Amino acid sequence: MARIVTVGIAQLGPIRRSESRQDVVVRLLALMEDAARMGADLIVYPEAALTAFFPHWWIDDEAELDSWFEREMPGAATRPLFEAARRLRIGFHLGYAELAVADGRKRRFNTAILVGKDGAIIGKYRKIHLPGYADHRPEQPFQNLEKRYFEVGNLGFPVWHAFGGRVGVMICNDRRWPEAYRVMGLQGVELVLLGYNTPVHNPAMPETDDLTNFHNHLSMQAGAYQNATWVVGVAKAGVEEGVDQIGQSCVIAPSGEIVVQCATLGDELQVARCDLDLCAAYKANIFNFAKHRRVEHYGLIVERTGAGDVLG
Ligand code: ING
Repeated sequence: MARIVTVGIAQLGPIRRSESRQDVVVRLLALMEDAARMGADLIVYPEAALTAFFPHWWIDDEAELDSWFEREMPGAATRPLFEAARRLRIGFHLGYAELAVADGRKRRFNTAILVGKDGAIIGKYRKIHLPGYADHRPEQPFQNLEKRYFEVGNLGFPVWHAFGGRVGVMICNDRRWPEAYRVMGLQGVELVLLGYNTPVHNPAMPETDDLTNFHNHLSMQAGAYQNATWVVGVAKAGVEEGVDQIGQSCVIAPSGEIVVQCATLGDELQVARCDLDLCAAYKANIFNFAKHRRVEHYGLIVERTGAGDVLG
């Protein structure tokens, strides 16, 4: 029997700096209610889905920086999301800024969690590929200070058994790196979830601005096809605190084809029926790693991924 996971992509329009967590959660809950009405098993929110994308501006006051982070998940403002998930029997993916205190030290990560239909956290991922820089560049129209505000993720790229299949998570810039998909592909991933905040304009390479949307889908479609997995990419879109961000949230099949896409730059829900069994033919044939992939002949030193002998 087909293993169908009905996935809701919950694209968000801009979140204003002045918007409280409570205000944002009201928007998230409205999308979750709609997704449940449409029979979704899972709703996917973007990266940094609780706040404006604050790496776009310079912050040199620690208390102000910390105000953009969640110290607990669920916390008071986000608990209604977990309660609604349990009530509606719908899982969710949520991206947010995580502040953890370990050995008396603050650790800050760009994080995403996967939550089951029972409202319990299945797993957590912390963003590994942090784009941008750590210094202030006032000459730029906006900053990209993820290297200043976040540490590199320390949880690898796990794949969890969930929603009847193998589910993995990455975040935004990770989607541009084939390694991120391949490490999960080597673990048999069938559904990759990711959120993104992607400006149309790249100050470092303005000549590529007209290709931003193309590169967005190119990265995810390639990752899906080359690792025989579904890929779900969900945007925080529109002009957020002066930064024009792309939308194009979508669901991509293991064939690399886009099966559903958002058509606005605001809060928008679309739903796709993802048959996880569609991955099997690609994994058994063209991307049968055991039969066709020859790492030992590549002449490269392949970093161990912790996936054990699966590297082959
Ligand atoms: N945003 C952007 C992204 O990778 C970026 C940063 C844009 C890097 C364009 C390179 C080119 O989509 C985040 N948050 O990673």
